[in-house]
Amino acid sequence: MSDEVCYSTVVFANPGTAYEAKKEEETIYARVRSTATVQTVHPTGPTEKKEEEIPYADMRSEQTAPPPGTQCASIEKSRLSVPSSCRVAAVCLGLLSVLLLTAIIVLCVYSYPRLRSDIKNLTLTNHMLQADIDNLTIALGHLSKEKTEAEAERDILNQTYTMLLQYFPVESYCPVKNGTQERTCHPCLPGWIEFNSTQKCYYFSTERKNWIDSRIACKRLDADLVIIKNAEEQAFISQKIEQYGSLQWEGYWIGVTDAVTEGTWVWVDSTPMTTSFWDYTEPNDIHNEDCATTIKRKGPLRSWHDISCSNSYRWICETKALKGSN
Ligand SMILES: [Ca+2]
Ligand SMILES: [Ca+2]
Repeated sequence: MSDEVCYSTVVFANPGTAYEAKKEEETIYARVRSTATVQTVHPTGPTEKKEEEIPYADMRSEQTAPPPGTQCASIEKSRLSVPSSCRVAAVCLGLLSVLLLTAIIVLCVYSYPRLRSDIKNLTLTNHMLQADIDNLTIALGHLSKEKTEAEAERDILNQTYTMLLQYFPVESYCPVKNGTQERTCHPCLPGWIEFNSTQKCYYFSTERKNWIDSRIACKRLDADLVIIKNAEEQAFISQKIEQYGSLQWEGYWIGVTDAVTEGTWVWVDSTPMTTSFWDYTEPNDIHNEDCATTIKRKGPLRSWHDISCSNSYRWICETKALKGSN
């Protein structure tokens, strides 16, 4: 036989430890369903086993609250047991803090002299650099002054060079090399012949002019009729001239005359003639011969003739060579 039983409240008394045996808990369940086997003993029959389904709308387990003293001990025990890990962590944290502080102190003690030395060295280096800056500033001032002076000198030289170009035939003496900007200067103009011993340049004409016009032609070339100072120069000239014309006395005008005072021969630079190379019968002043030529025929030491200045002959110009000072 089966019965259906409904409970509104179920109270459990929990056995356990000595402490827990005294403790009663009240538990509330929303719903408890239990299937129990009920044995029914019949006096006359065998025992019947029946399964009964017992629905519970609500179950409540009630526990008896521990005594006040017991509860405080439990709370204290709980306090002592749970924070132990925290205490270990706190101790570790404290030790780490001490180690860190010790490391900082050691580091400061160890590094301070070195930092102080570095600061001292940096300060010294700074002073040296400042001194270098001061010296460089002074040097810059000097260089600026020298630059200004050099620029002024350059301007003067440019002005001088411009003026020289107006009077000096740079293109003739110093022509530009083909295909370059480089100039090569020569001691004599083209068509002139240099003689190193005298450091002069000589021009031997192929035209004929009287003595005065011949001299004018030389002056137009910034030169004058030749002045022969010694036998070496006379030998050089005699080597360069040639026999031309049909008359044996046709020679080249030289820069000497006695037109001012007969018999007193003076060079075109107004210096008196001290060395001469007259032919054997010269000067003879036939028909008022006041000018002189040098001829090829009788050799260098007997080559001068006095001739009328109005005759037309070739002439010889001379000028200083660019190199040398004498
Ligand atoms: Ca004369
Ligand atoms: Ca003569």
